[in-house]
Amino acid sequence: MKKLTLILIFFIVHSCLFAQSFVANYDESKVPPYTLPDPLIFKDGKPVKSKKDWRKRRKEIFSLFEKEVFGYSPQWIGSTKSEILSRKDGALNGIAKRKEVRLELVNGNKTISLNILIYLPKNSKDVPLFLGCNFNGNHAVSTETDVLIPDSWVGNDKNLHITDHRANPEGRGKEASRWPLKEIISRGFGVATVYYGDIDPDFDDGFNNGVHQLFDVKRDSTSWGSVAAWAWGLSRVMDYLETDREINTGKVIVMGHSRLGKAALWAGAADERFAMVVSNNSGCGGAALSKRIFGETVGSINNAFPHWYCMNFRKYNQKEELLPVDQHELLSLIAPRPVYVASAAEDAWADPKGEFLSCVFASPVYELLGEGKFSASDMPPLNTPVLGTISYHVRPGKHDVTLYDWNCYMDFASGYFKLKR
Ligand code: GTR
Repeated sequence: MKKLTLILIFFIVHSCLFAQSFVANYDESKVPPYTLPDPLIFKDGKPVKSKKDWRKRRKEIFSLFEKEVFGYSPQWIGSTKSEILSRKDGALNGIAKRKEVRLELVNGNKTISLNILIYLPKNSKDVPLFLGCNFNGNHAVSTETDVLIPDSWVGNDKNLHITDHRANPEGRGKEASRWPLKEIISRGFGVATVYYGDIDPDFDDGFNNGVHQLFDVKRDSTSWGSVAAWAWGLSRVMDYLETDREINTGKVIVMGHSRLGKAALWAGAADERFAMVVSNNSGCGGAALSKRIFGETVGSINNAFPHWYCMNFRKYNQKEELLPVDQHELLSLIAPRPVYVASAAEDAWADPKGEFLSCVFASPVYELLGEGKFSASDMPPLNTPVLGTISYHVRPGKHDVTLYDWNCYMDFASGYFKLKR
């Protein structure tokens, strides 16, 4: 009996300590001293001096992110088929062309399909296009009542143990405020979006569904997680866009919010076909520095979402100081292409300052590549974007994507792609 009580006490104390350890720090004065890895120093200690050196150093950094953070994504050796499901010429009250495309990814006897929803301005060609995953289905992005609800989703809802009501047609337009389609189209941009659950359902399922199950790879501590899968899915959409004559694939901006911002950053790092990357409130494991241990930490993200990153990432739970990379280096992998990082002032969980500092510490790589210096060293005031090849803003308010955020992305991209404002 005594023994049992002791065991019980041990477990209670242990679980209290464990829960305690994931309590978030929001106090700047408690940020520990930390040293960031220098993206411009090779593993062997030699400095990176030229653009040619950078291509080699980039490989070192990229491999570390694959091995220790996101996991290795497989090469796509299967075949991709596409089918136009619908076309509408006068969409969004006549200003847009809309189409829905089903992508079928086939590997041996395994198949998965994704639906892509595309809006383009009706009367212009070769426009820059924002590509991103959405959280609630393509029909949730638009208020147009004839946008398809993916069948994969309705049919599988129960089997997949997804407990919310996303498959429900009532979700139509639910995410529309995050995708201001009319404004985007009116400013001369296109939009392509895909439901992230079509690529990989977002729960810890042992990787038996989504794009993971297309491959017979024996999983280990470096195997890809869901964030890498969403990023990989965005590259498969890019494969399709390359076959679509209406799209200029030299101007595709990969963007995402929150966990999908993490995916957009990794997609932009892994696939240099993306011309620009937008990270909206991507936070921990996205744009925010891990070693600051502010808001969400490596331990808390791996604990809450064990399926997002590779298992190796867990080695750094509460041991961020041992991480051989930090997230400024993820931004540096995008160089010399533009990256726009945005924070929300009330989104302390995503560590706005940590997101800003990533921009600061990625800057030397952009400078080496001739892209000019990120021009701020202190956090800018609210609603005061710092624009350049690395851009950053923090707006008032909560974790979300707002019209203000979109206007900033479009202001920067208009100049970059030489559009009229
Ligand atoms: C939170 C998670 C964040 C962020 C967010 C989201 O629960 O802790 O890392 O990704 O979800 O995606 O909305």
